[in-house]
Amino acid sequence: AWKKFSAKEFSSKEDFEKDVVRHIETTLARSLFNCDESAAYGGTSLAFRDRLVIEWNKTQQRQTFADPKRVYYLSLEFLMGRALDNAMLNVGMKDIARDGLSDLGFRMEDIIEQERDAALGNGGLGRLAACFLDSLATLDYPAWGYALRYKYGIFKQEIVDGYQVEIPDYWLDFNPWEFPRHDVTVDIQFYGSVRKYMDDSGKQISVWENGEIVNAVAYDAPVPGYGTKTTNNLRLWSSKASHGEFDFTKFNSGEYEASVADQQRAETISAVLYPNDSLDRGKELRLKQQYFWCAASLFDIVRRFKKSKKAWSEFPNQVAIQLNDTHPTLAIPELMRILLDLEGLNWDDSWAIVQKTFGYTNHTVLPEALEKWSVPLVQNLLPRHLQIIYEINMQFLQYVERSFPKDREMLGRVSIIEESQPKMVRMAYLALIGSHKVNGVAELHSDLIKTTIFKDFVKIYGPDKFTNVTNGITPRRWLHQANPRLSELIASKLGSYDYLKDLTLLHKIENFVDDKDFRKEFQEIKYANKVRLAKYIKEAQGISVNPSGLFDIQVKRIHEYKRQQLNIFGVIHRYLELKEMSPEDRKKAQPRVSIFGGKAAPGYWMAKTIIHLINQVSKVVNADKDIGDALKVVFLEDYNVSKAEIIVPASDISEHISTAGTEASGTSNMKFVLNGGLIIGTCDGANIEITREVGEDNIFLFGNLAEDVEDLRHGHFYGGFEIDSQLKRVFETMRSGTFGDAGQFSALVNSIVDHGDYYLVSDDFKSYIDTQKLIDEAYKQQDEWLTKTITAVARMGFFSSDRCIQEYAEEIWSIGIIWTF
Ligand code: DL6
Repeated sequence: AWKKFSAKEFSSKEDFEKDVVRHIETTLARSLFNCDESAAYGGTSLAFRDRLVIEWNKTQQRQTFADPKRVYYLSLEFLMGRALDNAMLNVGMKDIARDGLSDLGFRMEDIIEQERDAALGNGGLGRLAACFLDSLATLDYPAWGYALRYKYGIFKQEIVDGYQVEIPDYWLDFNPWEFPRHDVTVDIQFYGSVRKYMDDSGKQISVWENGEIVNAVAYDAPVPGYGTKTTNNLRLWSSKASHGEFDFTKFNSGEYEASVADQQRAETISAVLYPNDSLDRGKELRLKQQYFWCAASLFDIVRRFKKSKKAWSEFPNQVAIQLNDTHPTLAIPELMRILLDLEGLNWDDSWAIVQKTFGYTNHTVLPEALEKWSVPLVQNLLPRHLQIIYEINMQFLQYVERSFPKDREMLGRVSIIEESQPKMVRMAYLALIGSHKVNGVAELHSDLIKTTIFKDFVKIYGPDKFTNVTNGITPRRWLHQANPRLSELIASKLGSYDYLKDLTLLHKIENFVDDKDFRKEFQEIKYANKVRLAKYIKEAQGISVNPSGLFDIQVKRIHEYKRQQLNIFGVIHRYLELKEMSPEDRKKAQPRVSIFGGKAAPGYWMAKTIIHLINQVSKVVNADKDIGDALKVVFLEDYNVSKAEIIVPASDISEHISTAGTEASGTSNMKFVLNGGLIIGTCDGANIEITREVGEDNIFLFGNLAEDVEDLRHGHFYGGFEIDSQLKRVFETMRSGTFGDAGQFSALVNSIVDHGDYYLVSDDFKSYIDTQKLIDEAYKQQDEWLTKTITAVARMGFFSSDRCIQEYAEEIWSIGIIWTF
């Protein structure tokens, strides 16, 4: 019904074609005689963009008029992927576009392929932020995303001789989805000093002065909701030298390079996305990015609030700010600075406003991933903020001292300032203390943060400050867009596409689990998706895989805790077993295609070694004539969102096999099951809730539990530690040089054999390969397998990001929706 009201639509195929041609000829100044796919992409995008823009403007007008409480989602990463396909879906005119493009001589799939991914994120955290924007708009919430407009997104990965090579991702050549707002700029200060004085009334005033100024320029991107007119805004900040000047004196004396140096230095701030690397640690530029983005966003938020001329005490009733991890934590001292130094409020009132405004989402319990900044670095770059942080800390510690007078050591444990050499600012503690709610992203994770990293804070604040919001995914992109045939089949059975707005309706397809036609079609769709992936693998990697084999997929960032090494050791084990079989037995074995994909942080040597091992194993196994189709191993280069849209619908099994207690949630686990694939996984992150929803019979769990991990690790050092015998055999094969020079993998093997096996690869190996055997057997029973997959899809309603956003809106933000009509 929403379509009746939408101004987004084209009235006809011809209407669409006319717009495309007009844009190609005028906006892009291209002759129709040399109109290639890239020009057709440009014309199509601009035609759809026009439609979005009208609704976008109206949404902003509606929100300005209603002046409701808004939510601001501060995330240093938004992994949006491609925009055109999503815009076509949300405008609701994909079929018209397909027909129109065909009239113009193009295939829509080829045109969609022209777009570069907006890859402004590293992985799960950034993709979650993108799903949240989709849900916020779809549910008509007044919301803004704020991030940086990186010139270079996450690097492109090439595999050269089996090794990862990083290539810069300059994605902005032609980006029709962004609008520069040269009128929306903010001056951001760094360095300088703080002058304090008493004003006439005896009040102490702090002035941050003599710093260096960099200009933040806003770039906006429309975020259309599905089945609604609401189109929200994602605002990205780009850095520019203040006033765009360069040094004319130097220019006039011929020192051209020096004359533009300042400009270049300023532009560096928003130049690159940091690739989640241990090498990011302590980098001044990273801290600059964080402050630049927080300060520009807060200026914008405060400017909007001030237009309403409400009292400052109303600020938390108008503004909710969600901190996506600790990266935006500087927004807390920055809002304090604005209230104290610029608006003249007193400390207590300012602090009350701040605490009511912010919410903080934690995405990891891994100690090495918790952000800290050295005090001298913060002192130099942000002298006023450091003073404020110290004051927050002092008041907080005084409170703790009063509340726990007998536990003197608690003060050191919970202090925002770590008394190390140099001293460090613990960003997670600052985020927690400055927020009214802290949430984890899956039940186990939310429990773990309360018993590990934030244990003392639960005593201090009580358990109510902590909550759980289990992650979710948008079914628009991760079902309808990625798997249109399955989406259509489901809609045909449910009578409409309403389930894309209320995913719990999916449960009704369980009624069709015995319906012959439905089953047949469901199975055919899976096969067709596997054929599509097989074709892509052939084109991209030159490897032929048989779509009838069991497709076993692990795609995610490469990290020891995610344990791609466990998977590849399991593949080697399978290879050895196949080699030992007679040709007859080998023919009877369940054929498998083991598919990997993911990027390693450039400075993460062990992760790069894992990629290298996978590629070496792939080379040997795929060339082994004895093995044939019984086993194929593929490493897919440059995994990203648009590739995920091809990969996810094609899985039979996907692997989510992190050491229990280490993966906060995972979200690809949800995507795979929603697309009719089963999971092999540990009792970790959202796997646990997926099990609860889909039923234990429809998931393959293995391995040790989180509660046993500490004891096992301890045992590795202090008890006798025997490597699993089958894993030993895998290591022996590697040492024998089967996969090339063994020395290349020694660090990986030694981390298990000699250095305590921190990630419990050996402890879980037997359970892992036994479970893989069960999967082989279960897959042979195709009928039962199909029942499992259909049942699992039907029970995935809980994992929509719409449900998450409702929970955030009600429990953390207290915001309401803005009706579109
Ligand atoms: O919450 C989104 C996503 C989770 O699904 C993953 O389990 C988790 O690893 C990821 N966390 C991060 C945090 N990294 N740091 N810092 O990316 O968040």
